[in-house]
Amino acid sequence: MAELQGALIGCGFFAVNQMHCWREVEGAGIVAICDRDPERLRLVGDQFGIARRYTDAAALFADGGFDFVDIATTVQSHRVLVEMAAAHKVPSICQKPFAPTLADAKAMVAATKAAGIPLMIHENFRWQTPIQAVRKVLEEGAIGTPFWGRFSFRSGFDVFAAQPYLAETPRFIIEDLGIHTLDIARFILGDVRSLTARTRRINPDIKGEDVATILLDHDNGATSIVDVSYATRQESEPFPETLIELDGDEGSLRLTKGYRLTVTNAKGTTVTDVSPALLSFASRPWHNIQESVLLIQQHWVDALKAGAETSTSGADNLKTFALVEAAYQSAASGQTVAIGPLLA
Ligand code: NAD
Ligand code: 89V
Repeated sequence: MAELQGALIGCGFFAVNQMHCWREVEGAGIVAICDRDPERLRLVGDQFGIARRYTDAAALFADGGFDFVDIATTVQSHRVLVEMAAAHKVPSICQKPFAPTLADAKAMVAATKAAGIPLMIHENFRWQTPIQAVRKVLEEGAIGTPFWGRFSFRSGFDVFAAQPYLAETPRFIIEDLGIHTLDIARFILGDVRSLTARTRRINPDIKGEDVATILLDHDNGATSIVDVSYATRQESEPFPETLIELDGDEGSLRLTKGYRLTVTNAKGTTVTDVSPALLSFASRPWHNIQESVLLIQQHWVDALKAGAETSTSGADNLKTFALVEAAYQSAASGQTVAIGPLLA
């Protein structure tokens, strides 16, 4: 039996990746699942051989018998489920986006802190192999101190096929996808003091914005651009790759399509293949994301055992979520928005 036993709530599209990865994680496994939709509960329960099944999260928590909960529902239920976990003193992982509002996210951090339990937001993109490789180049000092960056995700992929609810939300690409890209920008260049954003909706069949361009002023003086689009048809589709350009005072770095990392400095130019692994259950082009799910879940288990804070703790992810809120405020007002007051 696995050392740590978990329960998973929300057996939808993405949870299947999480369930596969819980099988592969060392030191933990899932012993109970919950979904308010009995058909999803049956499908996932049968696929992964989970006998303990619940259609009501309150009943799952009342029965207990697990060391942590993995909340894989859509955003509307995140606050109520995290607060339920806090009331039962159960350490929690919660999928991104953190919450419907920044006020909800702050309340979730406060509730888990008061209960003395860890909260990790499943912000997996920073765990992608190519993103970790970029961070390593910076840590090794290969380009010196970065002063400029671009974090770009431009695609024509039909994301609505697997996640139809995304066509219905008034806030779309920044809240769903840009949230990952903004988190990568923070992970690579550090926290942000202010931002300026512009958005567009190109696809007439959806409710929210599907293009966003965001200019970030980082605390350390670096400037970066986060640009995301689901309205960009290209010769070859890059989904779901985040492309990165970084200029430093001693060199430059380019992460280009096909997971190719080019570093140029006084010693010359090196090109490295930083492709993600193709896990046994994975399928292209999702494998980059699927591998990062395994890595973040293993990180959770290791941190829980060690009593250590996770890389994307609730407290950390508030800073990413504040960028999402600021980007919508900036796009609406046309003004630059300071991040500090949002986090106060
Ligand atoms: P989905 O609609 O396919 O699945 C959600 C499931 O949760 C549904 O089966 C629904 O019945 C269930 N559910 C909702 N509220 C519930 C509640 N209160 N109690 C029990 N069950 C409940 O959605 P999805 O596409 O799997 O997305 C789920 C979450 O994962 C979203 O927040 C989404 O943004 C996120 N997501 C993250 C990534 C990533 O790379 N991190 C990728 C895709 C989706
Ligand atoms: O993260 C998400 O929820 C997904 C995807 C990775 C496709 O953007 O929508």
